[in-house]
Amino acid sequence: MSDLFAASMHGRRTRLAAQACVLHGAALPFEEALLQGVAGIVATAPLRHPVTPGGHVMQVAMSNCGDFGWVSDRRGYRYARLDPQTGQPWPVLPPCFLQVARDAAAAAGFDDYRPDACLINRYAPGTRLSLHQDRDEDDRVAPIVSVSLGLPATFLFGGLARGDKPVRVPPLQGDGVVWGGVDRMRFHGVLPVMPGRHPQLGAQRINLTFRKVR
Ligand code: MD6
Ligand code: FE
Repeated sequence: MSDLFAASMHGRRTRLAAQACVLHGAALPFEEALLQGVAGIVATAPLRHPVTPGGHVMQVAMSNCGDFGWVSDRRGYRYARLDPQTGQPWPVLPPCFLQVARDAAAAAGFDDYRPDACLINRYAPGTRLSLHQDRDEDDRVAPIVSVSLGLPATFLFGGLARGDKPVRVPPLQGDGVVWGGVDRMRFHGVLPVMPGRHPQLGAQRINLTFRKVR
């Protein structure tokens, strides 16, 4: 674990389930490095609003880095090695991204995490993400590590069935959420992002979601 992150790990931790927790403020020491990483990635693989299989344009703007990128179009949701927009491989995971993801996973009890995909989501105020399970990955045990920067939003953490009432995780700003193992397939979502201005990001929420696909 890096010293800087180890220090930040003395911050508050909230358990959501047996193998799921919130790491409050975990990303704050890395905010600048992470945002520089995002800027580099979206210069190569621009943020775009994918179309859902049902034909709706997604409110969230997305890009990816790592070996695989999550993509959506009329044919469905899947992971792709190449960015369909550029035909090029996705940008590599910046070292600081990997460090934050590995340290967060370790702090939540998942040693030696090796994510091979990072989805970058950009939300404008009012944008939400409805409850869903992440089920496009081959690996359904390795944790998902979600890091939120910029404007706050309430994270919804549900059960293994769609009908299970989700708990509301208070506004995330620089927080990490990790869920894996027996809790890997829990439903989750994001309530509409609150209006406001963040000093570095302005009126945006940026979420980095790390996963192990293969
Ligand atoms: C978030 N995103 O943006 C969480 N999952 O806070 C997701 O859970 C997510 O944006 C699957 C596919 C796209 C996503
Ligand atoms: Fe998800």
